[in-house]
Amino acid sequence: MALSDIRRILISDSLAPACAHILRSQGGIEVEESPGLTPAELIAKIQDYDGLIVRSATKVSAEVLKAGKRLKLVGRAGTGVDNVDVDAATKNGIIVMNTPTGNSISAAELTCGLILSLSRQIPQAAASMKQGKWDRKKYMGSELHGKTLGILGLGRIGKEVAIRMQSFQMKTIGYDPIIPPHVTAEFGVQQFSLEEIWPQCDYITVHTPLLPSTTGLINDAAFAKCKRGVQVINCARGGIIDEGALLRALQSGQCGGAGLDVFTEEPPQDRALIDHPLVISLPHLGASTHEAQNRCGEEIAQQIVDLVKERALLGAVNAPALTKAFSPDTKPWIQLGEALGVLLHSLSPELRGAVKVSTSGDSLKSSGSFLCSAVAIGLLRNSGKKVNLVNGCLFAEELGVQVTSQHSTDSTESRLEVSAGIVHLIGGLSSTEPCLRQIGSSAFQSPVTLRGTLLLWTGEASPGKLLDLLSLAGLHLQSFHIASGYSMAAISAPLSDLSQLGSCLQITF
Ligand code: 9EZ
Repeated sequence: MALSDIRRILISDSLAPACAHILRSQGGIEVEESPGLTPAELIAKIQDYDGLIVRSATKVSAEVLKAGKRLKLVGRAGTGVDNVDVDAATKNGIIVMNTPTGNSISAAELTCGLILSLSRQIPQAAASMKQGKWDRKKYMGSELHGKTLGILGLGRIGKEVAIRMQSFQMKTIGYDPIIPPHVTAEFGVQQFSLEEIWPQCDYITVHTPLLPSTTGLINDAAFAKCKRGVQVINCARGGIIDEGALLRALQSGQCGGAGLDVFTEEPPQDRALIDHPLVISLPHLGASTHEAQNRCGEEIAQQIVDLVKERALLGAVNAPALTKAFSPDTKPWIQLGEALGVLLHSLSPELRGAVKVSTSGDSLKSSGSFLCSAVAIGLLRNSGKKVNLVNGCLFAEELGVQVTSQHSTDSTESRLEVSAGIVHLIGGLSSTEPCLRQIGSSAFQSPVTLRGTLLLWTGEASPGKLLDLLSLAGLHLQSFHIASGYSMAAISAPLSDLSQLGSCLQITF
């Protein structure tokens, strides 16, 4: 049931052959390639697979995800996950993964191609030749030399565009809310506020994700602040340049040309922009190169092999917290989180209200969110739901439990604390074994390893009775631990009758 237990994968789109080859040869995974399935055929087939890899053609709907009873992973060979119902995947505990880097160079090169095309109206002039014309007056252009290019979004693609356009002696300026100015200065991009950018630019290109904050980033208000005749390029996501505003700006002459590879609706029903003579449009070709396709096929396969080998989880879009959870160092902490969740649920069976997860020690500094999921798995172990690290917190929330985390820098020692109401548990690792150190303010004299079967007494323990019962049942006592007000015993297997042991809980990990 582990997320990394992936034996059979279905590839349902046409992908680079390297993808299946890497999965088979490096991951030992059984792979079937079936491009062109109908939705009904995919739904019928998916139940036999642990993983599904797609490019753009397959629509991974909620029905497909639900039919995938064994499905743990959907991989998209490319940037974005527009054809995957990510919310439904999360609810079903299925990791969704993409390859955010494989297309960068192709997207950057296409952007540069559109900038050059706009400066000289190359596509329009070429089309007029095909129509038998020889129109030398109409296609007077402008040099890029000395012009200013504004780059909005300075991640991998924005950076590669900057480096390339600098070789045409363009001045490259830009804005990114995340990448610090000293980083972009190293590749020759000075950052300004958006307000300062608009009036400086001859060309503006966008390289951001599509978010509420970037939808309509270039709108009527922005165009109004630009130089008259500014040219704009969108090879990122449809909608970052507001299509209505762009059409108005083209009609008024405020915008002097646009290069568009992406649209809010694809293929676009509204042809007004595409039909405008100053618009150069393309049918979403940013990633359409042999190199990008090969790279994405290889990258998705490599990421899945890394997951199967439990080396790393890269490229997951619906489990950001999990990205850190797949290192060998964190595995025992996840086991501890689950164990403390189980124990907490045993001590405080009504699942309601707030559960606080506190970490301390440098090694757990950014582990809060996956440890919340781990604790939620423990809490919900008997809920009958298919709970895992992808959906743990979501399910807890649905049952009225809010699991939140905080990190304390007070202690340098790594430890994990879990509390709900008056129950407070403190755990840690004893080498790599999850163990309980403290309940409330009562510390155990030696840490209690949270494995196998444990008995927990609140109040008086009766060790004599226990030994009698164990010998009658043919079991044995592995260890006994005392803290003030609590006792714990590790026993070799569960006892079927606890009635003679007083106020005693039996917990199996
Ligand atoms: C927003 C952005 C870039 C941008 C880039 C990224 C979250 N985010 N936002 C406005 N990664 C330029 C202008």
